[in-house]
Amino acid sequence: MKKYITALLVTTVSVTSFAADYITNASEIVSAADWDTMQTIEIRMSEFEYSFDELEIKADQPYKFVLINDGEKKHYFTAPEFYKSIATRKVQSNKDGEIKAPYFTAIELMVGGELELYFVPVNKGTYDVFCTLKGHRDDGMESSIIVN
Ligand SMILES: [Cu+2]
Repeated sequence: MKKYITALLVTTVSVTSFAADYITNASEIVSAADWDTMQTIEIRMSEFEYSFDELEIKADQPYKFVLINDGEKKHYFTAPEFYKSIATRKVQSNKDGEIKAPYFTAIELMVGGELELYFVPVNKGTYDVFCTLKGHRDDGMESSIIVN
């Protein structure tokens, strides 16, 4: 006598949507941008300041920030909320290569270091930039980027 066993496989697909706290479609935004219109802004850091107090930039406009450490110490360009608000294309060192990542929180520059951040601002707002090395922020390494 044959026994027929019918197995009913129930597949439960659970879809959970996360509110990612960075720009998840950055690659689409970066691809769609007209990089021929890119604006370059040089940003210098030293003891203990950035070369701007308030930097105004425009949403949807492609930018290259050239980050230069002119100082005698290492410095950070830490800006978690800013990096969350932009579509990052890459961080490039002309000498050493490129880093492509959807989101990061800080860029550290060695003495004499130079890095280029290619990005498109997406979310408007005012974002803090600061150096996380001990005492540097208190000594003045704190500025704002305003995305209009
Ligand atoms: Cu510093």
